[in-house]
Amino acid sequence: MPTSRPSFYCVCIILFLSLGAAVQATPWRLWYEQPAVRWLEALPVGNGRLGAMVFGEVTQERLALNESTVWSGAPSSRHDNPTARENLARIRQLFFEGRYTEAQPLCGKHLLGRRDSYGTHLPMADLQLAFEHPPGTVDDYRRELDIAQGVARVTYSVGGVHFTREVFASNPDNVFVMRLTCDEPSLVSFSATLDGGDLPAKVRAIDTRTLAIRGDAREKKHSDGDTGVTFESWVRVIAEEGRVQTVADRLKVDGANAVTILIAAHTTFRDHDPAALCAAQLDAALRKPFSELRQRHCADHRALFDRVAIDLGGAEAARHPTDQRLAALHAGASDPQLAALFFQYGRYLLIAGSREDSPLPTNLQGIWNDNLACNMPWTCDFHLDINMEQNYWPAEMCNLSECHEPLLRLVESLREPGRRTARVMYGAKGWVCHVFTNAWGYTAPGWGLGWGIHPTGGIWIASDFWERYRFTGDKDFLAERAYPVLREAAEFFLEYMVEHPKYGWLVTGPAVSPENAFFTADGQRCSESMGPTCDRVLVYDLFTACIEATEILGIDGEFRATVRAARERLAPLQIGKHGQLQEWLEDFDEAVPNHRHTTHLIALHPSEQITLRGTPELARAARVAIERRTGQANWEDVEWSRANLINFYARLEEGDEAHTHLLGLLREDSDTNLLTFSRAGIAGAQHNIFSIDGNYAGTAGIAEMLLQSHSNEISLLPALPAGWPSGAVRGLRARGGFEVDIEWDNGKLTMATIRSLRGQPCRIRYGEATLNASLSANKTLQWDGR
Ligand code: FUC
Repeated sequence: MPTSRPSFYCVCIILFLSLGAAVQATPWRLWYEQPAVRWLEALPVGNGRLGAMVFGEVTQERLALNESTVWSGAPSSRHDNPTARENLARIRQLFFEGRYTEAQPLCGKHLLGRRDSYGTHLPMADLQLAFEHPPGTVDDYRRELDIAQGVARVTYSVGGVHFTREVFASNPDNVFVMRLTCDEPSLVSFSATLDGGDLPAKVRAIDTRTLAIRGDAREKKHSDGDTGVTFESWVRVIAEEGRVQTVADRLKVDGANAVTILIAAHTTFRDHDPAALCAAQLDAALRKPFSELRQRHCADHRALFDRVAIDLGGAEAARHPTDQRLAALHAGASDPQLAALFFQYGRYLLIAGSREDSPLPTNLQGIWNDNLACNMPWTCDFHLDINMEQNYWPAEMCNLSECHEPLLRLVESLREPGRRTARVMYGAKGWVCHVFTNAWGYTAPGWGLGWGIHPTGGIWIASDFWERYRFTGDKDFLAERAYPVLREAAEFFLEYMVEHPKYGWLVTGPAVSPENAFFTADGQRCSESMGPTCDRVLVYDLFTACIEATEILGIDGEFRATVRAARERLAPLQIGKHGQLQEWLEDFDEAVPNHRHTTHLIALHPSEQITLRGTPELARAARVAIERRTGQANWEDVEWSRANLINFYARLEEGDEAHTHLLGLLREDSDTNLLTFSRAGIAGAQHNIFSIDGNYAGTAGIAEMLLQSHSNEISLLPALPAGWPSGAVRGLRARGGFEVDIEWDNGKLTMATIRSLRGQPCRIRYGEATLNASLSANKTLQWDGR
């Protein structure tokens, strides 16, 4: 088309220039000069339910498609151990008498749960596109994820012809959208296939432009091989010019100017009809032009993403590909912008993985799935002994409160099965949940000693209700949703706990301090005991939340008095013979001194029972406990244990230490797509296994370094490292209902702006300086820390 060339090129130059300007303007991109080969190099998109990894090969695009309800397994009433109740008192007595080796096998017999058809989240299907390009060499390759827009993009040229792919997962339109364009007419040609991987699946053509896959989420590792959802994914092609046809189980597009591909996916979870939903959502999306779908998606994404801005300096580093920056960091380069990118990426992953309308919250791999975690002994589920909690640490403080919603709904759904477990296994009122749960309401203990009997997993995750109230100050939420869940959990612990005959303290147990073991004074190795420290911390926080909630709401005075009296009888936090915070009620030595789990330290973070100024001796003991672990040559450095350290040191107000561990998380536990992993060789992993908790908890850790809001104070720059001398953050949230902007220069606060959302009084701290302020709702205060 020679006549249209000049104007065509003009448009290209203008587009190129404006794209260039946009690249300069936004540092929020992960980008690469080569396609992804491995899963952990591909780039994630998601809408809170649909997730995909985009690989970006030139001749062969692979979209690894996921849907958050693709779960094997089934609900069951056989998980609870029916002999628990009649044996509980006898087993407790043996522990009280110090007869650990006699008590432990009885725990194994009577107090473990039964797996039945537990299940796991599974990967759904791959969409493969095989392109037919014109002859010529490939140049100008670029693959990127624009986390501010929520769009993955691949651009390259073949023989001088430019090709562009864009992929996003739209929450408002509930579909994946892929757009394929080219700067010359009639050159978009490809064939598309769908593949269910390990799962039994069948592909069929729905019509001349729609391909569908139907499969079953069945596997035998974590379930019986016969239970799980059925899924459907439909792929529809809309071509501009050219020819589209389905040939057997393949879609073929020849000679189009541009193509939009819409992908829907659903499952039978909660009795939905996946085929009907796919058909309806594709029809609805089809009525909107691509530009409208894209505009709706970006507006929806930005409404959340843009609430927080961050600048840690070093913006020019964003000109380099992300994998090269990571390699440079490894070699010792300083790149504060990479930390800022990791922070915003964590927020991106929460928006992409967990939305108000998500049917399930993020699991161990968010909503993405590499088929590895689900083939581990762990399963790809909702682990409640650290992983799931970490996933949601950034939700409130990083101004994404709505993204918290699917987690809160999951916890609400545990009340009913958790009541049965409480009654059947412990003869107690209320609800309980242990070390993990799944899509089917599992609340019994796990099926192994050493990790399974963790009766405070449920209240650890339920503490998010209290956190949400503390950040938002929403009393309706407190009255209608948070308090009922917390009260009923407290009812369980009031009945379940028992008085320790030697000390008179109320203790939980038998229970583990996840997933460590100890040696008793006479050399017995055991993992279960009465009253491990982590349980005490979690029950104390639960009781405190109930006491404060009843005061705020002016209700349940009698219950408050009961809970308060019980809280008085909990064991104190104790300092052991090494000067360490004790992990168990007795001062046992750890059987695994390099263990990754340090659950007693939740007293320091996320809880605030240990603080630098409030309990200085305990803060020192917490530090000793941390250093005794990390001081071991073979300390178990996995993504979440490393992310814990950022948060612990932030609470200890040691910015440089927190920063060292953030660098450790990036260098040792993150791949080139900046997703974190559990390292090969630890916790039974043969490969590096993607686990998203490190992303989320690392993000929360960066926020904790810049702003804290426990102990009734808003603390500005409490753990600013020397590596971030100048910078700014805008839009972080603080407990009490505040939004905070902070600017600093030369390592010193220059200005903070505090907006009150609810009109609560507050004390603001910068170093040793404090300011008491009383701000009415929507009023702003500025302070330079002097
Ligand atoms: C717990 C941890 C492991 C891993 C797994 C998913 O078992 O101890 O490190 O994170 O959960």
